[in-house]
Amino acid sequence: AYKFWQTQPVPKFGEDTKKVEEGPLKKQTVEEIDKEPQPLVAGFEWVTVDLADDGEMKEVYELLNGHYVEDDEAMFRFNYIPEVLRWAMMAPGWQRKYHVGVRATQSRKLVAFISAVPVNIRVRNKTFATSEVNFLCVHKKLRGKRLAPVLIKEITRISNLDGVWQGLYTAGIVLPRPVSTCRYYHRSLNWPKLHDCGFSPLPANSKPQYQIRKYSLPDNTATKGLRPMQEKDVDAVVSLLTRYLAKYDMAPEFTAEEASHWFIPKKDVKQVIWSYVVEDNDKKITDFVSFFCVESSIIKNNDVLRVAYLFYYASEVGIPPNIDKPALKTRLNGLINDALILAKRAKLDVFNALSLMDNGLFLEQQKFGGGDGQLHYYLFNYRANPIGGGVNAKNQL
Ligand code: YNC
Ligand code: MG
Repeated sequence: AYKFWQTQPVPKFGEDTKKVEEGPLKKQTVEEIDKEPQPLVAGFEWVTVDLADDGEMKEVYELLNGHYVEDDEAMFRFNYIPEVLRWAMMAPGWQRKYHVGVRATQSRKLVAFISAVPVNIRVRNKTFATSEVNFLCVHKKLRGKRLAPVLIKEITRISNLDGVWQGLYTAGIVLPRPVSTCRYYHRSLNWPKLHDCGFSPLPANSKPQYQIRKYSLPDNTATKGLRPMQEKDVDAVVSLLTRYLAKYDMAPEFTAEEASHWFIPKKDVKQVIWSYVVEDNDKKITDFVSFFCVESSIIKNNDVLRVAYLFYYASEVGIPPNIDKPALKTRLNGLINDALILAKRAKLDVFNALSLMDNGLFLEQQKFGGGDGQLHYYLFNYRANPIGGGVNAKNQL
């Protein structure tokens, strides 16, 4: 088992049962790294995809729309629209060479893809550069032919040539070896639609009207001073978020440029990210909450589910070492309830969150239910002790 992964610098199951010294597993220099990619099997060739070109973006969109991640029962498949792909893969520090495709030489058809963006990640008290790998996809007709390991080795080689030796990624499947595992939670916003498409069963002894009432929300938000985040708030949000994330064992470090990219909606394109701040009477930013939307195709009827994912949040009452836990619980319940209202207003159908950060303080009260899905977090070429609670929420994308 794990014929490929056992050759890679990742911890094996069953080793490091005692506390380990954290750090790289394997040290290399740029000189040792191959200057050219591994050859592909005859009939296929490497390409870098130009996501700034609408035609090439459409090819990536169509590959993922037809062949990317599905749920276990093949009812839904992610539908990452170009606006989301641009947001996810053209983040600060992005380079075109990290958008790696495989084409069939004759037909020119794009049949596989892998990507990465640079992320500085802190694990406990050490911060290091990583390639955050995402959108690994192989056309359904080419599955099981060991192409995925070749793509993974290529994105590793490209990273290594830039002096990046660590990787960060998530997957629904178990590989050697998760640093953390989170469960998905779902909160209905549009129960009838979720029921019609098979996402939400009608519980025994319930009726549709009871479910609709259970998940009903006020029309207006309740937190005093809540307003959409603007460019002028970036420095305040970075400061608040950095201090808030300090309590977690693993978290990304945001520059102002990154915070602006990840949190502020782009003008004149379909909105994919919603971010709000709370400004108090002294004009101080005391709280922050954000969520993004990724659609999922409903495979049986060609409709889409619009799914909100809770992204980052922070509050002055939850900053170590002076965390006021009861106040934080109250505050987060208020903020998340407002986020649900705002997501519903944006016509999103369901709100997802993971069992990470301080989500345990509001999931139940806000009527989130545990799902079947898990998300495993992985570090490449880094030995780390298990990480509880807070991990990199960005990586749920
Ligand atoms: C996966 N998701 O175990 P072993 S998540 C990593 N992540 O290797 P083949 C995976 N490895 O067990 P197929 C993986 N899925 O023999 C499978 N593998 O050691 C491993 N699905 O390769 C698997 N997207 O080519 C096995 O498999 C080997 O044809 C088998 O292709 C797999 O983006 C895949 O779920 C996933 O498109 C491409 O099934 C295909 O099945 C597919 O025979 C639907 O591969 C879409 C899907 C994955 C979403 C994601 C994160 C990927 C992270 C990759 C690892 C990055 C490491 C860090 C690199 C940078 C380092 C630096 C510096
Ligand atoms: Mg394959």
